[in-house]
Amino acid sequence: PADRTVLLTGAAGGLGTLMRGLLPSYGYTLRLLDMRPVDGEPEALVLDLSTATGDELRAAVRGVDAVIHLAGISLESTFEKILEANIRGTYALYEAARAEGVRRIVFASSNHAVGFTPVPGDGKGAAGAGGAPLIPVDTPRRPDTFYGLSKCFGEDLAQLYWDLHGTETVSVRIGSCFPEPTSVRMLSVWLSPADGARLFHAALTAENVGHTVVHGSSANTRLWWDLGPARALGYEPRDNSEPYAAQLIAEQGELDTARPDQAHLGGHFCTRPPSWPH
Ligand code: NAI
Ligand code: 15L
Repeated sequence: PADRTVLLTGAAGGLGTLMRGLLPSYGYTLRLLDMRPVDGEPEALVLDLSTATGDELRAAVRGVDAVIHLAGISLESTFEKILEANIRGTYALYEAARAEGVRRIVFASSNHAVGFTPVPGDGKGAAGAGGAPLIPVDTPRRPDTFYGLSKCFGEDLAQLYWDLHGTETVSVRIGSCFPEPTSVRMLSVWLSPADGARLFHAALTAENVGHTVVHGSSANTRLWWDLGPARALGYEPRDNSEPYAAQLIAEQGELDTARPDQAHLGGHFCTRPPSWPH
């Protein structure tokens, strides 16, 4: 058992709620933080990372062994809102962690940091024609949104804090972590909640990570990206989206890389639906 105290930011959100349920079984004691109250958790810290004082944030991280940083806007928004929540908020958290000597942060980065990377081959992985190389973790940054750009910032901030201050980070470029895959794209990028907890546990316990960037998904048959760097941390995925494939394909059709909203890793984030800001 891990026997460590971990601050979980964004604890009221979808992923935070899933991880609140799963991580305690690995032995972690969680301290919860969100700008909204966390259901059923009256002791959770209710703080906005972008407006809290330095003293408030230092108190929030004081004494923890690590932070899992999920708090932020999780979809596209206006540049100003992304700037406050994701850029200023992530900076403020890192600065508090540095000041309090917190050794490690696991940063929830996103596939949207590299969302304009073309889907490999026909997008069907081992269920299709095969042969196309998987997307490597050092693929050039190609953010698909201001949201994705803020994740690039977070990864670079993590590198700076490692090089300058020795604060360790594992940046996990999460695919889609939801209870079940709900689109044909998610057959490729799905991270089951149980595999998400396995990956966060590996990211918290691997040694000498410096700043390491990994892809975060289950061992999906239709995988688009290389899970080698995550496996090198000790992550052993046990789930695969393939049992969901027949029904999703019957409902939505096969993935079609000629469609602009299915041609890239970031899916419809690359085609800016008209309902989005700007
Ligand atoms: P979510 O939107 O459900 O939860 C985010 C939480 O952060 C919310 O509870 C919100 O109140 C909180 N928050 C926002 N701004 C804050 C601030 N300034 N201070 C304190 N709390 C703040 O998002 P979800 O799906 O739970 O994602 C969690 C993290 O993982 C996000 O950073 C997201 O970008 C990242 N991610 C999630 C993926 C997924 O599949 N769920 C995929 C890739 C990345
Ligand atoms: C993300 O980064 C989002 O936070 C999440 O809500 C999903 O949209 C996910 O990516 C995805 O690409 O499916």
